[in-house]
Amino acid sequence: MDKYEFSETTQSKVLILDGVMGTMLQPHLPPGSCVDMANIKNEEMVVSLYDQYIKAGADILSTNTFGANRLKLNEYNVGNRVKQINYTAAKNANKVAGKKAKVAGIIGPTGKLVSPLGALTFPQAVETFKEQAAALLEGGVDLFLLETFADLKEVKAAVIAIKELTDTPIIASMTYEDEFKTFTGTDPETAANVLSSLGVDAIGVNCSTGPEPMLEIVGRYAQSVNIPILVEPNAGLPQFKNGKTVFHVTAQQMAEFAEKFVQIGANIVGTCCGSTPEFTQALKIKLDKAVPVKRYIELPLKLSSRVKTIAIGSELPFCIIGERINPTNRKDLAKAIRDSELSLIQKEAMQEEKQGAHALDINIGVPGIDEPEFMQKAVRGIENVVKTPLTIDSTNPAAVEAALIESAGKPLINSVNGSEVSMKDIIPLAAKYGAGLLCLAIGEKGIPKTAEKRIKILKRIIENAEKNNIKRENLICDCLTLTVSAQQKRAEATLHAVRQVKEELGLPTVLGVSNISYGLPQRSLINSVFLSMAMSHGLDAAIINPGDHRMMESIRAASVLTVRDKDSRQFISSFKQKEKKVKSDSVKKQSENTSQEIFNAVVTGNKNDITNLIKKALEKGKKPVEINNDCLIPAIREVGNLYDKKEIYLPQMILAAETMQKAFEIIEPYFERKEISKSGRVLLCTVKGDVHDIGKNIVGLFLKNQGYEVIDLGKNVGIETILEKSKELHPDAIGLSALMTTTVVQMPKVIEAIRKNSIKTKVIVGGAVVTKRYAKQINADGYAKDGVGAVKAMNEIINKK
Ligand code: B1M
Repeated sequence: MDKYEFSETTQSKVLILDGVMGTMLQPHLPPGSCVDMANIKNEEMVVSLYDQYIKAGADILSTNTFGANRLKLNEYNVGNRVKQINYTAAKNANKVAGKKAKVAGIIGPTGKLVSPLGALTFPQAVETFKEQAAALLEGGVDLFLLETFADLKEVKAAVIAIKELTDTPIIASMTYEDEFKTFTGTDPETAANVLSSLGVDAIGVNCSTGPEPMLEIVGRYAQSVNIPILVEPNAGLPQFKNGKTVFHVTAQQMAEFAEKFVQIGANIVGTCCGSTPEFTQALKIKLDKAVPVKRYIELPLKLSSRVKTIAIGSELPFCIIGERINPTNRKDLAKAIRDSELSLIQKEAMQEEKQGAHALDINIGVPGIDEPEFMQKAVRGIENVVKTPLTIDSTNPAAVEAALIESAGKPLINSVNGSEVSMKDIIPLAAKYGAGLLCLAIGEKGIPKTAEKRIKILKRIIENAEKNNIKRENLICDCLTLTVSAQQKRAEATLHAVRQVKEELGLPTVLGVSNISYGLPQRSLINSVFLSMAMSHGLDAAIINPGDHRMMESIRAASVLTVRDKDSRQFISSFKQKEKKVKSDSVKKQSENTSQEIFNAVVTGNKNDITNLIKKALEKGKKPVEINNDCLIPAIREVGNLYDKKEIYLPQMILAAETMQKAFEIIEPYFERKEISKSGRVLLCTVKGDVHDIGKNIVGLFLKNQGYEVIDLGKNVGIETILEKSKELHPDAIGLSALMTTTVVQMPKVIEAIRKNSIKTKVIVGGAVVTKRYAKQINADGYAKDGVGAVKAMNEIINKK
């Protein structure tokens, strides 16, 4: 099936995707076995299920390969069977489908977090997906369905992997949690923008919730893209009853929802966990003659970070692109870049975002540095601290590619010009990574004087981009600002070109403004007047310093006059209301104060600079315990608050925790120690299901400092291990830590097991959710609020003993 056929078919009739394989096969397989291996070991069972779905009326049959990538199969020691499993699954699906249905090669997430959330690098993720996709392709799949992705970067890797192999259509389906965000904070508009720009043929939503909340997601997709939409809900939220997982939505109810999905824009409807062939049949009956609604929306250029999307174009709010991350005439920034230091760049980024920038331009061009390497680092560091999308400002294609690989969203490449070399180097990168492209009206001979000649160059770039399958909605034109101090007519040529781009090419425009006033006094005045004039000619975006109040005020005023600010709302509110509190507020103004810098580094997850900051604090005479109590613990608690308020998401929380751990490793050797094992032996761990160990490690350190021998069993530790180690090592006390309401319930289970096994060791409990009262209720021998308390509690119970 080619892309054209896919597009035609999905527009002419509503397609029924089959139901789930995993929850259907699992009950018939030995507990804990690999569902993907069933393609080999239980071939008949899989084929029979395929057959049931075809008989039920599926138009698309999915292969039983959701977890058949090398990394997941490795967990079952069958990583070497990727090819066999995927090939067999696809071949069998093809045989059963015949001419009745198309076969979708299913690819699920790797189960590992992709950098910067985890250790899996982007290229490793691409290779993993490529291996699976190649085998599915060899088995003859008609299309690919990427299912249940929650991390934009991981699904990007999967799409790129497939695109490197083939033109076969791709559907990319995400899974959302509360408040319509994936667990890494991506909303439906952002996923739709990033994935459609990458060239997927349909966008989808599956799993996690039942059908009801998916109505909103499908509706939001339909307002964001023109490509087909897939929806496959679970049969409700899974619930545990009598030791079994049950789902409450019936096949008939699902079919009712399916009708609504189609009304709001779905082209393909299927079902996910908890569904059966009966559901497929109910959908088929309900939607047999259904035709998708015709959808078409005029799409502006949209840029995305992992968690936010902005749109640039006529009648939309004027877009401010922050220009301050640029070492030109900035010795401090140039030095930071040469020293590979991120904190100044991150500080600029946060400040620009706070000052109202909608996107941030990243230019790190300092001679003599490894630009691709630092670009990657800078993009990662900046994306950790701000929500705004990025524009990648470099003439070095390797640096641009490094940024595109690192970015979780859809950045804008700044820029491609009309020279053959630039077009050859940059346009394919924009196409491959689904980036926006800023087209610069510079030709082989430089910047033409007249507007007409600049438009001619832009037309050539656009033509070239379209040949590379880049849609016009991914382009923006820069007609270039030339300084008027030498030739006053230059401003007019630029303004004329801006208008022509809008009228003739129908594309959005951007300008770097400050060049206009070079060599004149009162530059900000000239700049702001020129910007207002350009806005009246249709300018949609400008690369400026958002800290320049005059410019910002001019934009606000001009936005009213050009009707970009509907009903003058923003103008009125910006002068009436205080600035909204944003995330970076909690990262208090970075002062000379090292403690504050350490606090900021943990909150923003700046692993890069934390080592130096801690060393600096120690050199200044700050005690390790003060660093811990005054900076690190308050910082990680602040991270918890921000996470609670949904101002940061799991990726940022992970980075903050890693930064905290790194800081802790540095201060640990500086703590004074009493001679070990004089006080007693303690077995310490975080309970089963809980991976929080920062607090437990601090408690361990305090105990060690007071001469306790601490045997740290780590985190997520099960009852059996605790029992086994207690019997083997005869500790004087066992320390249990738990941080979540969901895991604190493990504590009474451990205590009960210890007593049942006649182990006499005393148990001390602690952790954020544990209270003295709870400790008493569960018959713990001791409770402590913190490290100092833990030492006190140990001293007491061990002395009593
Ligand atoms: Co998460 N997490 N986290 N997290 N995390 C919390 C705990 C949470 C309160 C955040 C929030 O929602 N505001 C919330 C729990 C809500 C609940 O109770 N149900 C939460 C959640 C929901 C989650 C996930 C489910 C998120 C997700 O995946 N969607 C997930 C769970 C994973 C799992 O465990 N299965 C998750 C993951 C993570 C990270 C991996 C990203 C990271 C942990 C990294 C690590 O520990 N290696 C993390 C972090 C960092 C936090 C917060 C922000 C900070 C925890 C911390 O280190 N505090 C936390 C929010 C918060 O606490 N404000 C949060 C600092 C530490 C020094 O304090 O651990 O309390 P604490 O230890 C103190 C005392 O409690 C005491 O002494 C210590 C020193 O003073 N103490 C003891 C601790 N153990 C003791 C034992 C003792 C005595 C005293 O005797 C033996």
